[in-house]
Amino acid sequence: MQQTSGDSVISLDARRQQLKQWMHNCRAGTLALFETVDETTFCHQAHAEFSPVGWHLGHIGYTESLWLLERQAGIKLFPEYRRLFVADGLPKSQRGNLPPLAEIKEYLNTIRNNVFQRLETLDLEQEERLWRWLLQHESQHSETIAFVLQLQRWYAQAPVGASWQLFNARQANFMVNPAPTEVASDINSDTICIQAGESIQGSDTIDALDNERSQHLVNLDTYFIDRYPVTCGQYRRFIEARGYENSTWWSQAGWRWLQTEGVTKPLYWSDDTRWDDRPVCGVSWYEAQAYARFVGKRLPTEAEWEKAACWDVGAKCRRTYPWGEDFPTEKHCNHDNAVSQTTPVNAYPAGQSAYGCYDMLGNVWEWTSTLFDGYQGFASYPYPGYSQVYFDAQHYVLKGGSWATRPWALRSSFRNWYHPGVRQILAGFRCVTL
Ligand code: AVJ
Ligand code: FE
Repeated sequence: MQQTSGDSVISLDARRQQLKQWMHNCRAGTLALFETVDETTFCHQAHAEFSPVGWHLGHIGYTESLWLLERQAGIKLFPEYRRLFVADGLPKSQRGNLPPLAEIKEYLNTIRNNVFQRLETLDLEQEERLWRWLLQHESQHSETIAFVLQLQRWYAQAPVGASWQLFNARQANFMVNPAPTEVASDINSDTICIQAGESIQGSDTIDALDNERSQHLVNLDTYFIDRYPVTCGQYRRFIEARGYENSTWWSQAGWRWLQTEGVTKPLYWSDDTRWDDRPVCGVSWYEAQAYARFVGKRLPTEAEWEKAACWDVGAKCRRTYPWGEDFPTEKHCNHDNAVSQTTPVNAYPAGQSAYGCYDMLGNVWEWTSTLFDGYQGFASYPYPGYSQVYFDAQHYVLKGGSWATRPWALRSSFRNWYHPGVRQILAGFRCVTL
């Protein structure tokens, strides 16, 4: 199957330097998130599903030392931190008893110095996949830190009934955008026909995680997918039509979930109509599915989503990103905390896919109807707990990344997964016509 990444053509030494630069940039972005975090916020568990942000920071360091120092070179630094920061150690509710931020930063620095020292002399050919995995591991925890901080500030400071986006905009020290610049009048009804035929799913490049492999052919029937993610303006009609009070639109499991949670609108919802062209954000899989039914549509399968995102039907080849092979920048999509909130769904024409879909990467994650599972020939890496233990028919695949996704975890083949009832993540969705 064809290679879609040019990585292998650059020299080993250039790859060493690039890796170092990436790890440095990734860490700078992670630490930037903590600039205004006080010790209380650092240790606080905002929600039962998620650990305190300070724990994520320590876990980033611990994981780096485990895989790049201990496993590869027998270097065991700070063994006393293992119990606290190992992934399968303490339950999430007991991860709040943390050393202060300054101490954890020191911990991370010491590990990083040792790691970079190794990088100068090691056989990179041998370890490259592992190092790139580590970069993506930090990227993912960095995103979790970003949305947990938003969530926590919202819970802690928002006046009752306040608008999420206005609050969020203030946090980000961002002007509320009063009027969208170019509102496409067809945002609400624009669908794209994806003709029946073969396409390529997954990835075998060095960055590909275990769950993205192996790259394989898929053959889909013709379908019609939304050009844009579902917007707040569209979703409002579901709320106003009392969609949350009408079991017609909900699956049995979804309706049960709704009764338990008492939810009446998306988590990150604003009544301010100036946000109507932003994608809906903070919905569970159940809400996404109910909305799709309400408008006579359905959620895309992962394969449908991926074909619309990265298949170039003219050239009969797969792209790494919707726009091609260029590493993501601010002009392609809303990611990497550059804006720290959602943007209008038509704001990034340079990021369109070959089929003309917008916002396939960045802005909000998109729920699919696909249960998370391994592709044929799946081989777990670097440990079964990374992906394989979640092949339990309890998690749905999300695609595309959000405004907080770091560029190293952003690509069309990337697979995220969560329980269908989770809505604290930065997730929306788009629909496929029935
Ligand atoms: C893929 C984002 C669901 O954060 O639980 C981090 C990624 N796995 N450390 C998570 C992950 C191990 C994972 N998600
Ligand atoms: Fe982890």
